[in-house]
Amino acid sequence: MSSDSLSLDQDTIAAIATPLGRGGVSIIRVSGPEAFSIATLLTRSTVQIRQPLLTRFFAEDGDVIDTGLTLLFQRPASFTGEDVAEFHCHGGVIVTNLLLEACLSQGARLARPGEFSERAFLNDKIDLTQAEGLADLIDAPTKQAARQASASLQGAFSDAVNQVNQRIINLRVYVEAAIDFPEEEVDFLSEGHFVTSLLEMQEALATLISQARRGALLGRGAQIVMTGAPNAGKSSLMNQLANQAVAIVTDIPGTTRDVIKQSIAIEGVAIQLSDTAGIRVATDAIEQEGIQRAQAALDTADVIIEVIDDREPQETELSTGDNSQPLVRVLNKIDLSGRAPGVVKTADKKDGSGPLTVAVSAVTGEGIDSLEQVIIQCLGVDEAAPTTPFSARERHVTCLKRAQVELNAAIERFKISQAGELLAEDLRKIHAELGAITGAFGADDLLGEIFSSFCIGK
Ligand SMILES: Nc1nc2c(ncn2[C@@H]2O[C@H](COP(=O)(O)OP(=O)(O)OP(=O)(O)O)[C@@H](O)[C@H]2O)c(=O)[nH]1
Ligand SMILES: [Mg+2]
Repeated sequence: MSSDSLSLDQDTIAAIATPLGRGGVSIIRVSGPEAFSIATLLTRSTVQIRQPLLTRFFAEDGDVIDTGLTLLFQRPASFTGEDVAEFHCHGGVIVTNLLLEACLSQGARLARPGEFSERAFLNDKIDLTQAEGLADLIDAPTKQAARQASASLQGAFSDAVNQVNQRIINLRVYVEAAIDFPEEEVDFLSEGHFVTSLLEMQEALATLISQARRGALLGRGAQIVMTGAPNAGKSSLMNQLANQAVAIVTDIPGTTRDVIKQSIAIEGVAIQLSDTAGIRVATDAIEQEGIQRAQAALDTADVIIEVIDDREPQETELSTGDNSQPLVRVLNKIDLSGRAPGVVKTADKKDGSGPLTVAVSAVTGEGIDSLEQVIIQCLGVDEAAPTTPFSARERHVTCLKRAQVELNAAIERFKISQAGELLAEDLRKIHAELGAITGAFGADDLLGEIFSSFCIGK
């Protein structure tokens, strides 16, 4: 998006703010300098600020479109920070569109997706994480995700970022002062307070990253991919976890070819489960393609489940190759092998830190409860894990990680050089990375990308 589309133009924008369909009420929202005059033309009445008034709505040609409520918010005390008019009409598709057309013919233009939120951001009503929290609240797949998005909308994430930011500002002030008063810099550097402050900041940043990562995971839903040898029971396990016959199950090895996806929820966490082709050396071109797709799915997984037939427990070499994600090993078909269901104690590495292993039967459902617990544990979203009080996005995690890399390098450099000037520059960079999260240092194209993913009318 070009920068001029983000500048505060004087257009008045209009959009239907409610889902279009049959319903009790629809709301048209108008924002900008013409909002009140459009309200006067549409209602032919004088509406007081923040006092809903029941009026008729007139089309440009004088026809009455509907009767309903008109509500005005005067800038800056509105969602966008501009004059805003809301028209609440009856919830029919035609009547709502007629009313929107009337607003457009009286001088408003149709809003772009996310343009109301964009204006709220540009007018300092909300910062970027709040705007993203708003979009995430509307799209939240689970109650937990909605709760966290709501917290972000209210500023919980911005507050956490700003707390770390404040530490940086304090340090920057300190360093700049030390550079200006070189005699004191010697004392100040030798005291080691400075390194301590940097290390504290490192810790605060690490906590924030793990919270943001979990917040992002809950918002977008976790990707779990199943892999294993042909016939191990991957598709059967998929059907058992999804509680329905999503994937075809047969006793012919090589049944599944495409990656089959299904959304499920475990303890309120949204999960996208992918069943894949069994990994083996295949001669059939379709199966080879299926195996390639299975490998590609593994690369994007948050957790990998490796399904093993408990009667012939050999590992599939390809599946456990280079993937660094948490791996859960499932010993399946215990109804045939006779093993007890649940978490299996293993010590396949010398330190006993092998992947978590769970014994189940995908046919009888034994052990599935334990598997679900283990999955939640691997995602780091179980109740024992520190809670994440806000929603976040991958974008935030990326910015935080960049800041972390800068900070780690800065600490190392400072330990060696003890040079205030270098540190001042490093801190400035870290400050800018964190600023990109809340939008204090946002590039226009970044803003365009964020707001264009919103729906129209928001
Ligand atoms: N008794 C028993 N049979 C099972 C179990 N899980 C799977 N099976 C059977 O094993 C066979 C293979 O199951 P699938 O779920 O198709 O195996 P898959 O891993 O998806 O196989 P591919 O798609 O070919 O890679 C079927 O006949 C299933 O009924 C189980 O827990 N117990
Ligand atoms: Mg299968």
